[in-house]
Formats: sequence, structure tokens, C-alpha cells
Amino acid sequence: MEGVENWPAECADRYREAGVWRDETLGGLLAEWAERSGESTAIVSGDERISYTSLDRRAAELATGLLARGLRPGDRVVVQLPNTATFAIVLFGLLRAGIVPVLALPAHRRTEIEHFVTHAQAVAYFIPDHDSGFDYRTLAAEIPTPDHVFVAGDPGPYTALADVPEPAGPLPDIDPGDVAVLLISGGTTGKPKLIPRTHRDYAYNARGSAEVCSLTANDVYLAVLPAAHNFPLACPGLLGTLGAGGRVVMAPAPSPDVTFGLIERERVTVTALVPPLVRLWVDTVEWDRRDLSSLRLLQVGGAKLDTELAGQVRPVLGTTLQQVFGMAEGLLNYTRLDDPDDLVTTTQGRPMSPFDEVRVVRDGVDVLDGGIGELWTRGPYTLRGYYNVPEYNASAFTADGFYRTGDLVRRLPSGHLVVEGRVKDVINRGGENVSAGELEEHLLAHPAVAQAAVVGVPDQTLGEIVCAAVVLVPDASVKLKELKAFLSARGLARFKLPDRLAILPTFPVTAVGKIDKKAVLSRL
Ligand code: OOB
Repeated sequence: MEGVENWPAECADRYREAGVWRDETLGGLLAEWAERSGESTAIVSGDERISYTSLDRRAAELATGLLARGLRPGDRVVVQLPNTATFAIVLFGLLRAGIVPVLALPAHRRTEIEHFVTHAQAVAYFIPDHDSGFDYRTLAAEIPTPDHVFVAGDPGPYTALADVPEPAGPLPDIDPGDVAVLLISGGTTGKPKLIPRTHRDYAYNARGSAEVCSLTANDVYLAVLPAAHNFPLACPGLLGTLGAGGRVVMAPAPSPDVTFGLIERERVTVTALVPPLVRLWVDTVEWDRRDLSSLRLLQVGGAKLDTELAGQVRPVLGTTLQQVFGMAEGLLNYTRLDDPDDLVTTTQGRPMSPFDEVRVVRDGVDVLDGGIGELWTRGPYTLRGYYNVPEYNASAFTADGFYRTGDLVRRLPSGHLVVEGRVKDVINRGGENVSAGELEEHLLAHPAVAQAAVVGVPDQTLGEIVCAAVVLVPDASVKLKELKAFLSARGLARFKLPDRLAILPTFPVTAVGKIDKKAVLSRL
């Protein structure tokens, strides 16, 4: 595929010899899993239960049908489907046909979808008729229309997805080094970028993650976050669970009223959440009596989990916590199941693979363990360049292939990383730099504060001033003066104290449920 930067040959050889890269494609793996697991249930979605055999057959039939309609291997399409069995069938159908999905999230709207369609020159768009009260056909009508719009459900003026499958016929040979999917970057600056993930690197991503989580055929994974996001898709998520022979349950919404019922009914053993959802689950368990005792592992990632909330996971939810510091670009860090509690509650884990190379860099030089710097990384499942943006890639990657993550981290002697914020998330208050991440942590230590987001607000005199936006715990109250005294008592420098306090009822969140700082700023 054009616009994709490959790993240099010597790296490829090394990864292949070590067996981390194998001669496998994601579509081919499904066929192997179907041979192994046959009639066991692969996917549960509402009342539907789909076996491995049936998932494999339906993927092959969809692939055949798409090729018969003129789609070609290497074509790009945009997929925007909620957590349903259809998501899995469409994904594997495309993988089988060698058609590359841009995995959009259900919350994306015209600006993002239009960008994906034009940037990837997509020839098709896959949507539900409606979901969570939104009619996706109206969105299809607003974008430069690709050749095909396939609709799960009532197609309106478009093509019903149900009409596409044909009896399975010959399918193309696919190279394990070909791009399998284009993931969306979670980046907060500019338009989202597209991340090429190859069959073999993504297969390793899922397999390595399943190993770290000790997944077996007895595991039941609940997809709570949108399945198109890397975390629930392959860390180990849907792909890792199917690889282990387990069962994936699709949650139509992340709220406890939906998910707790599914955990009880399906005896769910593993799931993954972003921190704001952990807060909601912990608060709900206090009065909700549904049985969550089957849950053995709760993965939390996507944004920093504060230590106090981390400490509540085992006592309140009755399950082992795993912190996951990952990125759609590749590198995954996990706390291990046998790590001591203090590492699990206070760090964001260590790299998944012995082949992950990690540098912590400040002003161009590597800092010693314990110092804070920007995380640079390369490895067998970390991209070498975003799709088709050569100018951007020139600054996002070093000449020798390290991806500059933009995350500020501290590395402990054990190799565990602590995320300290984002390189650019610094407020310049009249020439003094205030790290948003640092101040947020201190704010969260205040008993009245449930969630905190520190943002810079334009100011005539200082350029920028520090605004602490907070969501309070129920029935609590706090004043700016009191917060400042509290922060001073914690030994914080005077220039770092917030100039403004904004109390919000809830925080706006991104498509995957992280606190959306840009949107917070616009609400002040
Ligand atoms: C995951 O992926 P993305 O691509 O949506 O976002 C990646 C960024 C990271 O660069 C970092 O800034 C932040 O999200 N992040 C965390 C974190 N996990 C991700 N910041 C602090 N603590 C954490 N535990 O968010 C993602 C992908 C795979 C697995 C898990 C998360």
C-alpha cells in the first residue's frame, strides 16, 4: 500500500527469527480458530450467539460478496459500527478480502468521517441504520459519498448489508506484511491521523497481550469501550480473546445498568475501561446488588488512573486491576498479574514485549531512571510512520525509527513507567511553566474533587493563566481559596496554584470516553 512506511529489513529479520512475527494473516487466523473451536460461542450480541464456525463462514461469504460488487484487495473503506456481532463479521470479512478498514468510532461525526473518507480515498462506508438515537444514514448523506454505503438494518437509499454476502468463493492471497487495518490516532492536535497496522504486527499485538493477561478458552471478555478502538479490539480484547478460544460479549453501552447485567448473565471474566468509567462502576457497586463475582481482571487505561481510585478496584469491585498504558500507534505497557499491589496502583505498567525499545528523553538526551522525559519507542508492533503524511512523519519519528509519543514518563528500575503528562500539556503562565498533569494529581488528592482537568486560559497580562476545572464528589463543595491553601500545604510552588476554579457537573469526553480537554476549555 502506498503512503506506508515499512520496518527496515534487519528489524524484520530479527522479529521473524524470534517468532514474534509469524506468517499469519488476521483472516487466516480466524479460519484456524474455527477449526480449533468449531461450535463454541465466539460472539454474543443481544440475543444472538455466533459460533466460531459461523463467524468464519459469514466472514468468507461477506468477503466474496464484496469482491463480487467490485471492491478490490488494497481498497480502503470506512467502518463505523457499534458493538454488535455485525462489527466482527464486517471486520473479518474485510480482512479476508484484503480490503483495509479505517476503524472509525461510533461517536465520530461529519468532520472526522469526511476526513477519513477523503484522506484514505475510501470506496465504501459501513454504518448501522441507527444507534444510540442517532441516524447514521443522515451522516452518510452529508459526506462526499464513496461508491458504496452499506447499512446494517434498514438501508434507506443505500445498500442493505444483508444483501451483500454470496456463497463463499475463492479469496485473494494476503501477505502477512500487508496493512490489515487503519486505526485512528487519539492525538489531540489537528485532524486525527491514520495508523497502518499490518496483519503480523497486529496479530502479535493481540497474542502478546493475551499472554500477559493469561487468557484461556474459559475467559469471557466484555467489550465495553467501542470495539473499533485498539484497547478493546486487540489489547487483548476481541482478537486476543478469540485467539485464546474464549467468548466475546458485546456491550451496546458502557453504563452499569447495561454492563452489570451482562457480566452476571454471561459470567464475564475480563473487561477494559477508561478511568471515568471506573469511577462510575465503583460508585454504582455500592448500591447495585448484581453479581460481578465472575470478573477476575479489570484492565484500565487510555488516561491516567489516579492512585486512590486504583486502590478501590480490588476492595470494591472484587477483581484484580491491570493498568494499561497503550496507544493505537503500537507500544503497550501492562502491569503484570503477579506485580505487587503498589506497582499496580501507582504505575502504568511495563512494555509488553522484550523487543519493545523504550527511551526516556529530555533535551535530546536519555535521562536516568527516575527522571522525567518524553517517551520514545520502536518495536515489532509500533508504526514507522502515519499513513500518507510524510511531512508530519518527519517530525514525529527520529531518523532511526523511534516514535516520539509526546507522553512524559518516568521509568522505575523495574522497567515500569509512570505517566506524568503530555509534552505539550504545559501552561505558560507569564514565562513560568505549569504542568497540567502534575497539578491534576494534587487536585485529585483533595477529598471534594472527583475528577480534575487543568487548562490554560488566555490572559492579557500573563499570556495564559491556570484554570482548574473539577467535578466534585456528590454533595461536596469547595472554594478556590480553600483549594489553594490545600495545594500550598502540599508544598506546591505559588506560581503553580490555579488562578481560576471552574466546577462542572460532568466533563465532556472523547469518542472513547477520555476527558476531552479541548471541550472542557470551550465550556469555561
Ligand atoms: C489508548 O490509545 P489511544 O491511541 O487512544 O491514546 C494513546 C494516548 C497515549 O499516548 C497517552 O497519552 C494516553 O493515551 N494514555 C494514557 C494511558 N493509556 C493511554 N495516559 C496515562 N495512563 C494510561 N494508562 O488510549 C490505548 C490503547 C491501547 C490500550 C490502552 C489504551
